[in-house]
Amino acid sequence: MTELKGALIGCGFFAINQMHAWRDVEGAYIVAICDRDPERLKTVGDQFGIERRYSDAEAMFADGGFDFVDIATTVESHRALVEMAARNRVPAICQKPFAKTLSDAKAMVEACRKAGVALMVHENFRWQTPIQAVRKALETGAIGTPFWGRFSFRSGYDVFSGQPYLAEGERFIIEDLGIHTLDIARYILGDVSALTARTRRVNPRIRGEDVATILLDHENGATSVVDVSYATKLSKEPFPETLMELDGSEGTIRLTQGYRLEVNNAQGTTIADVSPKLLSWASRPWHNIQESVYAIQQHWVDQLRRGAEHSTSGADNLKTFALVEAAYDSAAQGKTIDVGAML
Ligand code: NAD
Ligand code: 89V
Repeated sequence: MTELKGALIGCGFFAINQMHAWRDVEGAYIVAICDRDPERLKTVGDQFGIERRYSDAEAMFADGGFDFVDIATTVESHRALVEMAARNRVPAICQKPFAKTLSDAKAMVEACRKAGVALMVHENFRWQTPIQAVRKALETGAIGTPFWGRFSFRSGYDVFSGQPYLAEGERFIIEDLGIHTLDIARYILGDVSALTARTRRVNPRIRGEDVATILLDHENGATSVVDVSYATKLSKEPFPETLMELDGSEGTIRLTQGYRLEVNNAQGTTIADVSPKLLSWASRPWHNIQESVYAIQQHWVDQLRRGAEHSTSGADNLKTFALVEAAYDSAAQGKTIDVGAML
């Protein structure tokens, strides 16, 4: 079968992972790259041996010769680039956060739907090996019907050195990291009908909130808490692990630090090591995220070939993105937000 050709826009901090993963993915490879920063374009082009290099995305689309585009820029350019892909009838992957606002995100989904092209948000956290292991345990009925959950990411890791823009935005942890945790909560316990949130900023050197506690009412009646913090100094730094607690009618699941999965039910307790693989190009502690980048990009290719919907399609991601907006609204107004009414 002929391999799909891809083009990548945005050769920054995280795109290096995406470029490595494209080398490993079966059925696709990158033929062109674009960045308005000439130094970054040269670094990535030289490192990955890509000859076709552009400083302007319009020029790259005009030359064509690729089957999909992977948009790895920061959020400000996502809407313009996704709409450019739609105009050129090119299927697109867009990094998270999908957009600046839910109305932009809805317009991007609509543009791709009208153009008849696939759109997937690079929401990779649900593809992490430990998260997949929890989902599998639930699907086998190991704890019966889950009625309560906690999805927790608490860290003191310095994310600002790699991603300085994270210190500058009015919004920080919910938009950047909580978005993943909220997506995991949806993936594990289903869609959300209402949300209540509280936020605060502990680190005085950043602009946005670095702590958030969010209560979710799931449509199936389950209740969960999503708690995220970059102001939590622990003796053993857990970055970038998402920890999980699930209580069900027949048992419990605990995903604890060090990728330890404990399932407890009437048959007893099983403990498994659900550590991610350390891919050849990966490095600790990022290997968990890096493996999920490979997994989501392989999923993109497999589903594109089948003509099937992606797990984190643009339409699916509207439901995660709505939770981000609802969390900021709830924290600002001190009110519970009806999420269904936003979609
Ligand atoms: P970055 O600032 O390091 O890189 C972005 C690059 O895009 C820059 O080189 C910039 O010059 C280029 N760019 C921006 N707009 C452009 C345009 N219109 N045309 C051409 N080039 C353009 O940012 P980053 O840290 O790599 O983050 C990129 C995205 O990835 C963000 O949305 C971030 O939230 C996301 N991210 C995701 C994960 C994850 O696990 N999914 C992890 C880290 C970052
Ligand atoms: O996934 C992300 O978007 C990253 C990080 C894990 C560092 O928060 O910004």
